[in-house]
Amino acid sequence: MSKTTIPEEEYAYPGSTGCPGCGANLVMRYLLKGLGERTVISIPACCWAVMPGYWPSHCLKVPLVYCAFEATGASISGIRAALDMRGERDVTVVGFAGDGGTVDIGLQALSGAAERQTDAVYVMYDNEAYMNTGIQRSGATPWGAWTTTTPVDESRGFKQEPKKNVMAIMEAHGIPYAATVSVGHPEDFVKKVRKARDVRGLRFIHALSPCPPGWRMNPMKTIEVARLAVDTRIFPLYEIDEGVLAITRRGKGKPVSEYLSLQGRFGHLTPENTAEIQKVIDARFEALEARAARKNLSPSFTQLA
Ligand SMILES: Cc1ncc(C[n+]2csc(CCOP(=O)(O)OP(=O)(O)O)c2C)c(N)n1
Ligand code: SF4
Ligand SMILES: [Mg+2]
Repeated sequence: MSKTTIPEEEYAYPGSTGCPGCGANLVMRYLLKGLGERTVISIPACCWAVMPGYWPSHCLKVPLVYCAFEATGASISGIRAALDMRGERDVTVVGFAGDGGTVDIGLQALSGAAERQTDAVYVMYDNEAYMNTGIQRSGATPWGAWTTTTPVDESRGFKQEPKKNVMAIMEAHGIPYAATVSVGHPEDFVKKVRKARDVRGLRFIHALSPCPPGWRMNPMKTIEVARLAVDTRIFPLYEIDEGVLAITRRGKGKPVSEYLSLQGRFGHLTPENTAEIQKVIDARFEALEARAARKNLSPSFTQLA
């Protein structure tokens, strides 16, 4: 029997107030397993601002600093500066925000932190909408999805715009490390977090987080859906390490219909819509593979220039 490389220590205890089957719960759990106890986390408004529980107790073994919705990038920069003044260089500073708090309202603060190369790990847990306030569409909601602000009716239809490519946005800042992770592949997840922990500068982790109420799915299927996201290549697992891209799991290349059909938010899609999505996935994965095969440096990776 092969031995797991995932540490046994727990830093996220039972007792979070997340929904049954919440993918974001597992994102926090695996993140902290990778980082260990010498960690400080800043969390803006999002589900995870509520999930730790009620003050003065919370379910995490590490200190939390809550910040305003748009301010995570600025918050982690301040925490880092304060820890540096105290000589606490061994503490990992983490920004832990949702997709809305990252690709929409928090983007300028994150961009500033990346440009300054703030020494911190920024994690975007991506449940693909503003879930905490009632499933409103975000810039990370995929094309075709139902949300409460993209209802499926004759006047407006489902979401008509593609998902923002946050990895490309972060790569364009020339940061030293960026990776996608999945709660369906914990070993890959923890390995990347460990790598990110040991790099200096701003590191970015993009974690897909299935959300049963928001995705209109069975809470028992969280891991199955997370794995299907990788196997259908709608969410490929890769890293960009010092400007060089590597795919860490190719996935099985299953039809995307297997992923979509488990989620009510896509229940209205026609076979033509699904074929359109498949076409985009195939083209994107081909481009990713071509880039990985070239092993060349990202044009935006600039250590000194
Ligand atoms: C400036 C500001 N605008 C709006 C809100 C209300 N608000 C709180 S959480 C949230 C949704 C956050 O979405 P996301 O970042 O995707 O995290 P999730 O809730 O999905 O975990 C919103 C709109 C707020 N707290 N502050
Ligand atoms: S709404 Fe979604 S992300 Fe928020 S706690 Fe529930 S399952 Fe988790
Ligand atoms: Mg969200």
